[in-house]
Amino acid sequence: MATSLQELQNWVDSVAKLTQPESIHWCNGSDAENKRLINEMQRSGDLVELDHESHPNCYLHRSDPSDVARVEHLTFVCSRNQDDAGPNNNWMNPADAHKKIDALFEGAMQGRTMYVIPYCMGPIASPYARLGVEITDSPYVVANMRMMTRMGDEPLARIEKDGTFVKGLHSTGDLDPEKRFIMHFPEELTIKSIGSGYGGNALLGKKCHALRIASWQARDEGWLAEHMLIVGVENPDGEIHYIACAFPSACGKTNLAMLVPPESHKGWRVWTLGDDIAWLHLDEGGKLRAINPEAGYFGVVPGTNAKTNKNAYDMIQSNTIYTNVATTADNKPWWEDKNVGTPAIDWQGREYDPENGPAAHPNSRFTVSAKMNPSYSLLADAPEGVPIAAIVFGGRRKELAPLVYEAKNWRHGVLVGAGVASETTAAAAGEIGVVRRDPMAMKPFCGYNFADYWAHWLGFDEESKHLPKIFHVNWFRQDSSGRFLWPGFGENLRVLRWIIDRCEGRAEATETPIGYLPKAGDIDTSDLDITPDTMDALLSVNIEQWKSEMDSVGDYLQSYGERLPAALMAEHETVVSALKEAS
Ligand code: OXD
Ligand code: MN
Repeated sequence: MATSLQELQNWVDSVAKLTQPESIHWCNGSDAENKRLINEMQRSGDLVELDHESHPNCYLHRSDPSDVARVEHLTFVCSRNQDDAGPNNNWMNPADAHKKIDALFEGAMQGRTMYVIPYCMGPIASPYARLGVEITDSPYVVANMRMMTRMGDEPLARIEKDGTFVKGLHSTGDLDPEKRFIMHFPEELTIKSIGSGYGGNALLGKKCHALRIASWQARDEGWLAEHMLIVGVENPDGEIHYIACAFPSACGKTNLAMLVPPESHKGWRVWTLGDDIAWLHLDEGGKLRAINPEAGYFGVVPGTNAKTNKNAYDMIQSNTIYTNVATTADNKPWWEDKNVGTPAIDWQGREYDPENGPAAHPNSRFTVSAKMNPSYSLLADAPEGVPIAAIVFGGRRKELAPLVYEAKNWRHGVLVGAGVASETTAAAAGEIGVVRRDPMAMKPFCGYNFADYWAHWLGFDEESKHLPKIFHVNWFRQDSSGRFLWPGFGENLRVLRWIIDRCEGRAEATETPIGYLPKAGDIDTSDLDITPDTMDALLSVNIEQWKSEMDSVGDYLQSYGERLPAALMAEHETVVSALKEAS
C-alpha cells in the first residue's frame, strides 16, 4: 500500500482499474522528482527549455491550439438537486454525469503514467487549509501543481491524519473538444476533468477545488471562498492594512496584487499574499481573516513588462513554466507588450507572421512559485492568515462606474458585489468585450446557487460587528474618444490609500445614491499628470445611466426567482428610490 489511508488507496486502485495506466507514480514533491519529470517532458516535447543564461530553469509548454482557456460551457456542477447548483451553473444529475464522464475515462491512461498528487490548499499548519489529491496523466499538471500548491509528502501525511480530502481525477484524454468536461460533485467532494490540459481546467486545486468545491463547503461551514487577491499596504509609518479584491478574470488582478508604488510614494510598500483566491473566516473577535489557499501564480503573460508589473516581470525571469508564449530567435520568451525583443516563433510553434494574429496567445500564462515574488509577504504562510480591513469589488467598465465608491453598509456592499459586471476578456473561451454580469467576480466559480450565495454573504452581518468595509473600483473608465481616464497600475495605490483612510475614519466622502465617493481632492494626485476635470469625470455619477443599470441589476437578481433573499431586493429598492429622488 502506498498510503495508510484505505479510502485513498481504494480510490487510486479504482481509478487505475478504470483508466488502465501503464504505471502509477505517487508524487512526493521533491526536487529530484521534479527534475526527472522536466527531463522526461523535454524528451517528449511537452516542454522546451528556454535560453538558460537569461532565463534559468524556464520552460515553454505549447498546449493544443483548441485548448487555451477555461471552458465554462463544458463546466458542470452536479449537485443532487438542480436548484442547489442554480441558474449560474450548468448542471447534470450526478449519476448521469458520472456515467458520461467515466465512459470517457475508460482506458484513457493506457500507455501513460498515472500520477497521484497529494496537495494542501493553504499553509500546511493552518486550521483553515484543506487537502486534496489530484490524479492525472499529465506531467505538465504535476509540475504546475508543485508550484501552485503545497504538494507531496507533507500533505499526504496530513491527509492520512485528517482522513478527508477532495478527490480530483484528471486526464488530458485525446484533447477532443467534443469529449471535454469539467465536472464537480460537491456533495461527494469530487472533481472529474477530461479532455483539457490547460490551467483552470486541469490544475484542479485552483478553480475547481479552491473555488467551486470550497465555496460549497464554505457555505455549509460558515466561511467564504472567494475569487480575490490579498495585499498588505504598508505606509511610511510601518502600518499595514490588508485588503481583499475581487475582479473578473484578466482585469489586472495580478498587477494589483504585486503593485509597485510609484516614485512619488517613497516609503510605501505593497506586500502580496495572493493574486487570485482568498479563503475568509471570522475569527473569535469577529474579524474576517484571509488565507491564500495557493502557493504560486498562474498569471496572464501579455502586457507584463518592467513598467506595468515589475515584480511579476522580474519574477518570471527564472524558475518559470510559460504556456503558449512566443519565442525570439535567441530562444527567449516573448509576448505582446513585453517591449523587449522581437518574436520569431509564435505560440503554436510556427514562424511568426503577423497575419496569423498575436505572437503569444492573449491568454498565455506563467506559472511560478509565489516565493519568487519580490513583494512576497511572509504572512502568506501564517496559519491564522491576515485580518482584512476592506473588501474591494471591481470590473472593467468603459463608463458608468466611478473610479471608486464605498458601499453604505455590509448589506449594500453585498448588492454592489452582486451587481458586478465586466467586459469579457481572453481568460475564458468566448466573445471578447461583451458586458456580462459577474457577481463578486464568481460567475464561473461559485459552486452553488448565487441566490443562496448572496444569502450566505448577507448572513455575515448577523455574525459580526467588525466586518470590513466594502468598496467598488473601476480602473478602466474611458472618455468619449476611448482614452483611459485613470493611469492605473502603480498609481492605483492612491485609490487604495483613500480606501484605507476611509476604514480608519481619516478621509471625507460625499454621499450619493450609489454610495460614498471621495470629495474632490480626497484622492492624492500630487506628481500625477491628471487635470481636475479628469478627476471630476472619473468620480462622476450619471444618475440616468445608473437608473438603467439598477433596472438591469434588478432584472438580473429577479432571474434567481424564489430563492433570492428578500433583503437583497429591499436593498436594491433603497438604491432605486435614492436614484429617483436625485433625478
Ligand atoms: C484565472 C481566471 O485564470 O480567473 O485566474 O480565469
Ligand atoms: Mn482568476
